[in-house]
Order: sequence, then structure tokens, then C-alpha cells
Amino acid sequence: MTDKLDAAVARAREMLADAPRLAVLTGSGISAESGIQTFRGGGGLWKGTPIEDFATPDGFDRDPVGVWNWYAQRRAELDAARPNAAHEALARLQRDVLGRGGTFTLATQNIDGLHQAAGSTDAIELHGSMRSVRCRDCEHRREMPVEPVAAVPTCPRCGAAMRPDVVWFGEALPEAAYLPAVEAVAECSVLLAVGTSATVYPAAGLIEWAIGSGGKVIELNLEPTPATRMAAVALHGKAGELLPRLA
Ligand code: BV8
Ligand code: ZN
Repeated sequence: MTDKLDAAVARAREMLADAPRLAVLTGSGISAESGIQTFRGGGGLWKGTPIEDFATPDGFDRDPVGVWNWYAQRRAELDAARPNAAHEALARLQRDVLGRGGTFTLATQNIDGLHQAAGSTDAIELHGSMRSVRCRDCEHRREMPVEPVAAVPTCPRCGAAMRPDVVWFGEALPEAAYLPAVEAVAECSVLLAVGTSATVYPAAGLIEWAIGSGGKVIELNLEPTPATRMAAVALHGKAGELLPRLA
């Protein structure tokens, strides 16, 4: 570790040690060391198609089996994946903060369920999860892992196509997830942003919201992002190495 990084880790530890209200926002980077591909890591493309075209309602309508099986493949990656030291450190941090009477809110953009597997409780899944599927048209939802199909299942209630229960580009985040996340960052004393490129809204907007509400931001990422300029402390390195030093 460089002295600069050591000093930044020490400052971040101080900020976390007495933060009465802690909010955490994670992105795909926190799962990279579990072997899960980040969007950017995959070059932001899938079959040569930009994610923004593929992970959309139109993308699904154009190629329902293709999109469904893209999620099935990503879910299959999870069978081999385990939470890494970063997920485990956040679960410890939650217990420590709650143990000293503070408040702790974890909002993730990830759909891999690794925070829950590491012991984090009440994790807010801003972009949904791969544990359930829902009807493309009506409210019908079913807890079932997304597995490969030759044809996507149809809704038993209205006959429309079922789809992964995730938030695609151009879709609003579920209020049940977004509102508690907004509330947490509006009240937080510190927001810890880990492994997110801070480019996808409205999730990325939570960082600005924390600043606007007087919260301080600690960013942990391999590289600078648009959020770095807002951070009181920016830690550049791997989440699996740095987070255990903070918690
Ligand atoms: C909405 C789905 C409106 C599940 C995801 C122009 C045209 C069209 C749309 C827009 C536009 N401009 C803005 C928009 C809105 C759009 C948007 O923000 N686009 C961006 C690309 C500009 N947002 C939306 O469409 C949102 N909806 O706006 O709806 C609306 C409103 C009201 C009513 C109706 C409609 C919906 C956004 C949600 C999209 N779904 N996921 C899934 O398939 O996973 S987003 C998806 O990509 C991920 O969830 C992730 O959040 C995002 C970014 O991917 P990555 O960059 O890979 O991941 P991440 O950001 O986490 O970056 C990885 C980081 O980790 C990197 O910085 C890397 O350095 C770091 N890292 C890597 N390894 C490590 C590490 N750090 C530490 N340690 C390591 N080891
Ligand atoms: Zn239906």
C-alpha cells in the first residue's frame, strides 16, 4: 500500500467510526472479485449489442429468448460465485454500525444476491434480482431462478411473456426500492460508494443527493469516476482488499 492510500484509508476509517447514519451504494465492481463480469469489464457489449439496446423492454420484445438466456447465463455464473471479502466486510460493518446504535442502509445496483449471501440484511436491490420473474404486462410475479429456456414462459394469468424481474434501461426503478434509498441518502452522515461507475441514473444520482443533504462521500473504486470529485476520500484499489481494512 502506498503512504497516500494508507492515509486515505485512515481518514475513511475515522469517518466511518463515528458516522451515526451510514448509507452504502454498490455497483458491479464489488462482485468482480467473485468472478462476476462487470458491464464495463464485458466491454459494455453483449453479442456486439450495447447493453443499453439489449437490457431494455424493446430488446426483450425483439429477442425474448436471447435476453432471457443472457440472464440465465449470468445467473449460472452465480452458481460458481461466492461473496468476496468486500461483501463480507459490508455485512460486518452493518452489524458494527447497528450495534453502536447507528443506522445502516445498503442499496445495490447488482442483481447477483451476493450481499444477502454474505449476511447483509435488508439490502435494497435498486435494479431488481435474478431470483424472480414477472409478467411483461400484468402484476404477476413468481420466485423462480432464471434458467435457460427454448421459449420464454407465459404468464398463467394473462398469457403474456414472463421476463426477468430486473429494471431495464428506460424503466423506472421500483418505488419500494428507490424511495427508501433516497430517504437513506437524504439523511446519511456518510455515503460509501463501492464499485460503481456512477454513470447509470437515477442510482448514480443518490451520490449527489447525499452531498446535497450534507452527507460526506467515501468512494472506493479501481479508478476515478464522475463521483470522485464529490468524495471527501477516494480510495483507489480493489474492494476485496480495501473494504476489510475499513470495516
Ligand atoms: C430510467 C439491469 C426513466 C439489471 C441496469 C440516454 C438514453 C437513454 C436513457 C438514458 C440516457 N441518459 C440517461 C438515461 C437514463 C438511463 C441511464 O442512466 N443511462 C446511462 C447509461 C447514461 N437510466 C435508465 O434508463 C434507468 N431508468 O431512467 O427510466 C423513467 C423514469 C420514470 C418513469 C419511466 C422511465 C434504469 C437504469 C437501470 C438499468 N439497469 N441493470 C442487469 O442487467 O444487471 S444498470 C447496469 O449497468 C448495472 O446495474 C450497473 O448499475 C450499470 C453500470 O454497469 P457497470 O459500469 O459495469 O457497473 P458499475 O456502474 O457498477 O461499474 C463497475 C465499476 O466497478 C467501475 O467503475 C470499475 O472501475 C469498478 N470496479 C471493477 N472491479 C472493481 C471495481 N471497484 C473496486 N474493486 C474492484 N475489484
Ligand atoms: Zn400477466
